[in-house]
Amino acid sequence: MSDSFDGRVAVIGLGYIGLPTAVVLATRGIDVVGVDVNTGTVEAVAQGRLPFVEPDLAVGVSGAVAMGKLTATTETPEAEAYIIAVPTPFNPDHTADLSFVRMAVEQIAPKLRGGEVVVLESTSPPGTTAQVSEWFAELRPDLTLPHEGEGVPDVHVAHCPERVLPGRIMIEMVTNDRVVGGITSRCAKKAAEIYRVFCQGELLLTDAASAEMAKLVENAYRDVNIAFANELSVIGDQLHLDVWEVIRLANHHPRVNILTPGPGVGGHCIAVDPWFIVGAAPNLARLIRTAREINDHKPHHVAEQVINTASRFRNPTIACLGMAYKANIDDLRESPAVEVIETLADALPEVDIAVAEPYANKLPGKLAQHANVTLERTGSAVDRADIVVVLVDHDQFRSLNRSLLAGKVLYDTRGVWR
Ligand code: SAJ
Repeated sequence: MSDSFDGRVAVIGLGYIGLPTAVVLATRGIDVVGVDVNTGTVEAVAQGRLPFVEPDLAVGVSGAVAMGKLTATTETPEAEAYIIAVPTPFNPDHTADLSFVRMAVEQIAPKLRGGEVVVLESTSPPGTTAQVSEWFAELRPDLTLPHEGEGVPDVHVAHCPERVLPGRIMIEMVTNDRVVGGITSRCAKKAAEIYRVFCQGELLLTDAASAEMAKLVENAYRDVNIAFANELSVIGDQLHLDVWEVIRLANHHPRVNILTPGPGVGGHCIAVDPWFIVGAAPNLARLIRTAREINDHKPHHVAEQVINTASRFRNPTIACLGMAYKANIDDLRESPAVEVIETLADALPEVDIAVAEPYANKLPGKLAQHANVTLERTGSAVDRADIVVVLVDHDQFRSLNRSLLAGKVLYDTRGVWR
């Protein structure tokens, strides 16, 4: 078996993971076709433009397209390898919605000629990669799939979960170690050949279910640790203790490293993935479920504190700084900041709420519906506010001229002005 990949790769899903993956492969000389159902995304990429903000990605996309190594289309092509990087959201009962994965499989299946590698990158509950292999078998009974037994299958199927941190994707995509889980060990080896093209980290070959679970465990680990910090901050509010000072002191212990409290946990990963473990073992995943509940409740706690503060004023103006789910990015998905602002807007319809978000030029739909919420520049929002609520630790807020805050009540959920 050759150990260097050479062939065409189709990346299905040009989102926060698929597009950077397509770019790192293309800039290393691989012919990459990016596929997306969204025609706006396809048009942007085909013209070498970026459909979302991520440091260093713009130059990669325009370079790869200019070199002719990256193209974009809505039609899944024939290729030697397929990387599936589509969303896996959760259903109201917290089980995974695999409809986008199924759709990708349906588009790939008719293109298979034998000899291809199909890698699922989307974060998925244990058993999904095997399910993908079964779906291919159902759609292409003429082909041998790896779950059908040992021997050389016609199509190799593996899971290689993405682990990159939004804001550092282009660095971590290349430097992080990768877990590559095959339906068989041969599948893992074939999939690893693709990642060897650009990955400078270690490639950890394993079985598909262990790879699926390892990814979920990584994000659940972080969720549980953030929940610990968030619980401390709620306790601190009740006991009138400065949680930042308490954590700073405790973290001087050589084996203590408490994370940072915030308004809650957002994004499309940590707020979602632990539920897949809860879904797989509902009676056993007690700590993981409780951590999710603590982090999900945090925006409501923040809103309650601000509403209590506002009740001490006559006609106050509240400035809310930040809507993104974390610092220095434009991603508003599952953002606790948006949830806090929405709760305030609902509870205080007469109160003027000035929102500042340097990474947005309009309010998201659910906030735009509130007549009392306006998007403003940071300086003007803070200037006319009685209460200033920090929801995101963007650098722009950290470097705000402190004299602007004189005489105002501050509720800093991120500890930026300590
Ligand atoms: N947060 C806190 N306090 C902290 C750290 C984070 O409140 O001390 C909040 C953030 O503000 C944000 C949320 O948690 O709302 C998640 O942010 P994050 O930076 O911890 O993680 P993500 O969601 O941007 O990316 C995570 C990463 N996973 C881990 O660090 C284990 C990333 O490596 C994964 O690739 C990504 O999920 C993913 O796609 O699964």
